[in-house]
Amino acid sequence: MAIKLYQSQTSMFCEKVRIVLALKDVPYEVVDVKKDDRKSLIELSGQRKVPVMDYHGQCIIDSTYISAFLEKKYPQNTIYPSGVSDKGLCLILEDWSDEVLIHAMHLMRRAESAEARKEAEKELAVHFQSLDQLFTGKRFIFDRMTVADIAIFTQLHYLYTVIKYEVPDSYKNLHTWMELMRNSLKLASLYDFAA
Ligand SMILES: N[C@@H](CCC(=O)N[C@@H](CS)C(=O)NCC(=O)O)C(=O)O
Repeated sequence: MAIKLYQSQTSMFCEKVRIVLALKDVPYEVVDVKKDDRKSLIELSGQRKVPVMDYHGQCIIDSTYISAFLEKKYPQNTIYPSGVSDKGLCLILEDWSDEVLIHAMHLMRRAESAEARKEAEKELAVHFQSLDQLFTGKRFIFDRMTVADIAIFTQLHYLYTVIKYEVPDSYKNLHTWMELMRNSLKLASLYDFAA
């Protein structure tokens, strides 16, 4: 029985999991949840959110749990940094990205008036500033590319490809890191699937 990823192509959380699967070279099948209005997803997992992984009959919900599960099963090309303390910090940053940074993405996506857009850009700017400082003098956040880089990158990639908003040039360290991530991952644009 193949591993199945219940997903939608335009979800940044699904992209996070697809990247982890690719880094670990794990073969899987995709179930596009939009095709049957999430019926099969709800049957399997009892809820509506993606990503969900069906691992040979075991159901795992949420990109963070799926990533941690994959790391245990496939320790090659680890997605965590060396050292216990850095691993803790990596998990905190992953969570920040999934729970806090995402809020700014939602604000951007839902902004219908100029005023709402301005508010969203204000919130984004706070995060860009922090991230630009974080990447000062660094390639990745830790000693290698980790799930913290992947979680943050997928949000910013979504911003660029789906919302069509570019990180301003003034955040030079952030740009350099995004370029490194883009070149390392060679992703298809989310926007190509967004229609
Ligand atoms: N914390 C979850 C977030 C998952 C999530 O919000 N998924 C969205 C797509 S980006 C979804 O499926 N939303 C559908 C809904 O809420 O009905 C994770 O990391 O997997």
